[in-house]
Amino acid sequence: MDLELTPEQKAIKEMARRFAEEEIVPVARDNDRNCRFPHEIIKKMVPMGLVGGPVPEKYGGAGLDFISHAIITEEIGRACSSVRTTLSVQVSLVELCILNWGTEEQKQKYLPALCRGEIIGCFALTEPGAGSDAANQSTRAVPTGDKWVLNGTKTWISNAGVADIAVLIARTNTDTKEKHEGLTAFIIECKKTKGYSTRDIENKLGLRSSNTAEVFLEDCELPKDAELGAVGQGFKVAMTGLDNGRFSVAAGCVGISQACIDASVKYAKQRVQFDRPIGSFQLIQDMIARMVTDTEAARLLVYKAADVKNKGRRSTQETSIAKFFASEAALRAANMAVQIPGGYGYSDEFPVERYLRDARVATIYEGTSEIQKLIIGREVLGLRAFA
Ligand code: COS
Repeated sequence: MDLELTPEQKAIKEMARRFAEEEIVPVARDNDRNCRFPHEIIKKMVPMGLVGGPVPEKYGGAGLDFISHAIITEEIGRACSSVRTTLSVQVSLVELCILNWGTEEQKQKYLPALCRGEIIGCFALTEPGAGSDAANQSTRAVPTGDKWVLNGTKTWISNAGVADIAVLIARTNTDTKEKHEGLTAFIIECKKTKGYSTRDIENKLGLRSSNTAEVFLEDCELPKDAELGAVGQGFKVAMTGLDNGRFSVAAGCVGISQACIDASVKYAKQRVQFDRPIGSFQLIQDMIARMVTDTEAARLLVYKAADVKNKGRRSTQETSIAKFFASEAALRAANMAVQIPGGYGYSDEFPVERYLRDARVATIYEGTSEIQKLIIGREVLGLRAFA
């Protein structure tokens, strides 16, 4: 794996950094305060190819490699994790799932509109009784005449309250040996489907300008061709989706960590106590050194996972390692980034308190750190921790 970025990747980094500094950073605090979903930012990303990064050009994407995708995700995450989350769901969970599992007709129907930001997508897997145990789905999809009829509830679904389409997992067969068998993925056109409704989840600790909602399916009728992938393959659709979703969470966390370094270095050089800039004190340098080392390591783990993805290979282990390390590292970095400015870091006058609130969810969503460790263990040992 060549660690030197190519001239194209360097140009992408500069372009994404400039966009984030000019369009996202100035409004991030107000959007966070007002829990305001930044629709217009997503629209502004479209002409720069940021909303369809790794999707091939023939489906309206930018055809980028996964290191470029990570670079964009890091830069957006450095500016605002709410925008990054919205983008990660759109690109990594929804677009790539449709790219990897959709029929030619589904790809042509949905991918260009998603890449142009004309429609927003969400990925509905989690249920009140199916969090870490994702296979324990109780949402039912029953074939009835020439339709599917769905009933159930999804929760903690990013983008659901603003989404036009949902990639949703439901149980189509209750009579299987293993829980993960008998699941099927569907594409739902949310606003056009009777019996589909959502309710926003308010007052989150962080990611306050991203949308999170519950989804209710009440005799929700879908056409027979709404399946994404074959009937019974839903768990694999979800898991391969999460291999991409977790990758972008990891890249976004590198962005949070880098933002913490940048804010801490700036502050530590300016702030004078005991007649010296506090950055000259060894205990501050200890924190900076830990943040920088963690961030470099996290970025390399993300690039390693990207390299495996670029080769078209399954990246479950590399992705879970990157997600586990980068999310924990971002949380450590954000904690120190609040510690360094002391009282100033405790109000939203400085962005670091937002970094800390936003980093907190990263060790939870798209698979907790505990689940990532069990996946890494399963991949290395060949033994499942789950019965
Ligand atoms: N890619 C492709 N296939 C995969 C896969 C992946 N990443 N992960 C699992 N599979 C396949 C396995 O190969 C197996 O296939 P076979 O039946 O053909 O052998 C099948 O899926 C079942 O795998 P496994 O036995 O490992 O599944 P478990 O039910 O034990 O569950 C965990 C595995 C716990 C890892 C899974 O449920 C999980 O990731 N949970 C967390 C869910 C999550 O992240 N939720 C967050 C919100 S979603 S945004």
